[in-house]
Amino acid sequence: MKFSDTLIARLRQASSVCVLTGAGISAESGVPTFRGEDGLWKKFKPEELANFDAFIRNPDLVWEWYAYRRRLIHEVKPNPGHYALAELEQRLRDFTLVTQNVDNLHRRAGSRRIFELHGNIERSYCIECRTFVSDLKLDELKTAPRCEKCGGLIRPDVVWFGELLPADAFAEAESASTRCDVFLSVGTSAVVYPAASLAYMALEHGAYVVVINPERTDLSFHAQETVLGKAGEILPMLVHALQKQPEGEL
Ligand code: BV8
Ligand code: ZN
Repeated sequence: MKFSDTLIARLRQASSVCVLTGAGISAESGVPTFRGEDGLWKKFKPEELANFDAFIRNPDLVWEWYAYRRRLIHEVKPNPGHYALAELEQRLRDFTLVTQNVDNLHRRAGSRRIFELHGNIERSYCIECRTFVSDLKLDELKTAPRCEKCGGLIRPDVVWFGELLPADAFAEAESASTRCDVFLSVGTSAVVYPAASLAYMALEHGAYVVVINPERTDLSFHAQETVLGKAGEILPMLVHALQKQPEGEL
């Protein structure tokens, strides 16, 4: 895999790098994407499962779906794409990882500075008294769990459609996108907002924006480069290319 000299040079000179990831980076771990061939949205309707009204209408159905996804996520492991980003974080002074994924795989791969725009499936809280619940036993879950304190409905700590993103995480993502020299958009179809607007903020601030995806995305029309390939293959090679001594430099 030959990366463009410009990409390698911009990454080497970069004092600040921001990476946005989507479901594609977890595909090689066995976590289905949303819009892909075996995508979740092929089998399940977001309007029936990933919004608050649907949850209130039928909390058992929504929990059945999140319990299924949590079990799946517990059976998989981070892949070389996740580990390569954890390594980039070690190498670069100002590196920010922003993710749309709720699967906790970046953290399990050792990334530390992670901003989860759409929440985390491992956390849950009561919609009445906001108490967070960590030890939810989902395996034998038949009905939606209730709060031990007030009896209120427990919901997964994820951001559903029509809901605002966590303000602090989005503010950090915005500032990282507007100060970075290089912005990598990895494994995302870049159609869900406001997450998808971060790359355009980076473009407006003169960053070198690169899409890493087996196929071109909406962002590819605006980005400086699209590197076609799987994140689990491309990212380790990119880290390796950065480690290699530049030609001619002893
Ligand atoms: C909000 C958590 C304020 C839950 C998720 C502006 C314009 C249009 C619409 C809107 C807009 N602003 C707001 C909206 C509405 C909506 C939206 O964006 N709708 C879209 C669908 C048009 N946004 C919202 O509702 C947001 N909230 O705006 O609040 C507000 C309030 C009231 C009224 C209006 C506004 C909240 C959005 C968050 C929703 N929650 N997840 C859960 O996970 O259960 S979104 C969920 O879907 C994911 O988190 C992720 O964000 C998204 C899926 O996208 P991707 O991750 O990109 O995955 P996808 O499958 O699409 O693509 C995978 C890619 O990977 C593909 O390109 C594929 O080629 C590639 N790939 C495959 N294999 C690999 C690979 N890449 C690399 N390597 C591989 N091996
Ligand atoms: Zn409660």
